[in-house]
Amino acid sequence: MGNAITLYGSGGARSLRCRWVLSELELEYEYIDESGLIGSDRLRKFHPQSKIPAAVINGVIVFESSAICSYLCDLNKNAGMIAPPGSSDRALHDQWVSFAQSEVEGYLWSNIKHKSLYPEERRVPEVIHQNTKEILAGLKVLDAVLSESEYLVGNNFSVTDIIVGWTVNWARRSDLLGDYQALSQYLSRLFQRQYCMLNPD
Ligand SMILES: N[C@@H](CCC(=O)N[C@@H](CS)C(=O)NCC(=O)O)C(=O)O
Repeated sequence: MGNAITLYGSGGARSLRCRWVLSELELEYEYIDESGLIGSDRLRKFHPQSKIPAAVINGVIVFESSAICSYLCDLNKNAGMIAPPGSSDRALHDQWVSFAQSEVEGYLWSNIKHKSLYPEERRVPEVIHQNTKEILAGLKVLDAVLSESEYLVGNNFSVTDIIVGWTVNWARRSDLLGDYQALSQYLSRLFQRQYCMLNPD
């Protein structure tokens, strides 16, 4: 099917998840990355908190990077990047995406906010230790599943790995991968992919 896609994003932000998916699907799109976009009234038309990424896909407004990625793959199902709704593999996709976002990524994001993003008076340094414990507990689960399987769903690369791989790479860049060998090897596999947009630094 034809796709008319506009993606609002920025540099190394979570919009790269969507750009990686768009590359895997070999789709053309308009990319809007302008200074002052975050928090602007222009972006608020597409995201109620004026955050990125947000997208307009065939006239449908979608925000949340994982939702945008999944929707793009559903619309282009012949690419085989996502399992069909109602299948057991789709349940696994939803499971790992929710798990990574709620059990790992939310705490990674909170750590960054409390370390540097928030104004000083809003920072609560005490939460960092607890957040880190939660992150490590979530990573342990992902490490266990990826020591049994090369990828998260059906042992084939899929959009699930783009979404969750982003989170795992964020943990690596925060020096939290430690002894999780399977996660390090998983990232090495993802880095080798032609369109990989994970930051290797
Ligand atoms: N869970 C959201 C996170 C969106 C988000 O927080 N985006 C950041 C950039 S990566 C942002 O716009 N931050 C601006 C802010 O928090 O005000 C997603 O995955 O899309």
